[in-house]
Amino acid sequence: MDVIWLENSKVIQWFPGHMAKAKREIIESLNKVDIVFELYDARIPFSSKNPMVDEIVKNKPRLVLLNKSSIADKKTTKLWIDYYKNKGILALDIDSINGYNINKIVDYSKIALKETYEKREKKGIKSKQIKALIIGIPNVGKSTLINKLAKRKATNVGDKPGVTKAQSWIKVSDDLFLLDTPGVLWPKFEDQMVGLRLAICGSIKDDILDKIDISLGAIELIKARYPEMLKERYKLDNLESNEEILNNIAKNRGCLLKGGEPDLLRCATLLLNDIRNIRIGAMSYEEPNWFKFI
Ligand SMILES: Nc1nc2c(ncn2[C@@H]2O[C@H](COP(=O)(O)OP(=O)(O)OP(=O)(O)O)[C@@H](O)[C@H]2O)c(=O)[nH]1
Ligand SMILES: [Mg+2]
Repeated sequence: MDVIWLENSKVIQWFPGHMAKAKREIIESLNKVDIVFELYDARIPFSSKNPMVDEIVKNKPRLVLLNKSSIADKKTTKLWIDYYKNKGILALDIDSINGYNINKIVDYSKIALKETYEKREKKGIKSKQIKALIIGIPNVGKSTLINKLAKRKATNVGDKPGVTKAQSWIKVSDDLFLLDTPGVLWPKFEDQMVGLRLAICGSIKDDILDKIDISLGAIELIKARYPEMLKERYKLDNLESNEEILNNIAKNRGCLLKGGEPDLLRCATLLLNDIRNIRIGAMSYEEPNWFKFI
């Protein structure tokens, strides 16, 4: 697929000092936990995997959780789950709002912790306590998952990236303790399509984004994967260039300046809000067979 968006787009990057600090603190906390829950956005499992994670987590037992599965494309999520299975990676698709598969997390953790338990038993320790650290990009739903597991508002959540500012331990039960951490990105997106997908899914602070640019990229992705949903939502007869589509959405939605010209910034804001609030529909933006290795 030719990616027109890349030719004209601005470089996306967001790795402020507090994220570098959060990364250091995660490394320091690793020896206090038994397992790491790696939380990915089910719509973008490749782009939401921090490339530094393997180097950070090393040999700790891990469980991959594809969160927000209710707003991803079910068929695509299944492809991802099969992909992880084939790779021998323990992975579960979950939704921290509606609770889908949340009750399987402890059982999956126990599978990941089999060796740890065996070692403990040899030392005569019977405890099956689980201490888990939750790691993931900003806004992926780490704190929401903790609250769902704990069945109470144990930690702050919000619909923007950067809500959790510091680590905190949350006791879910006598057997399960979770360490919430601030979302962490990485210093440079090698592929700007990764930056685009992260921006669309709300993991990059909006203030640093060019919304028109991002919405043109979003149109390109949706046009390729879900053309009928795009036409249906904005009453478009044809899908032409990204710019023409944005202009037509502006006209059909009444995003116009005083002179009748399309108000592209207002339209881009509307489009991004629609995508993030799932008004176009449940969509996924990447498939495992696009990537050589993960
Ligand atoms: N639909 C859906 N929305 C979710 C899910 N999990 C989280 N959200 C929403 O995603 C947004 C971010 O959730 P948080 O739990 O604050 O995300 P976080 O990973 O803790 O973010 P930071 O603290 O900024 O790193 C909120 O608006 C949540 O309601 C999910 O499984 N499904
Ligand atoms: Mg949080």
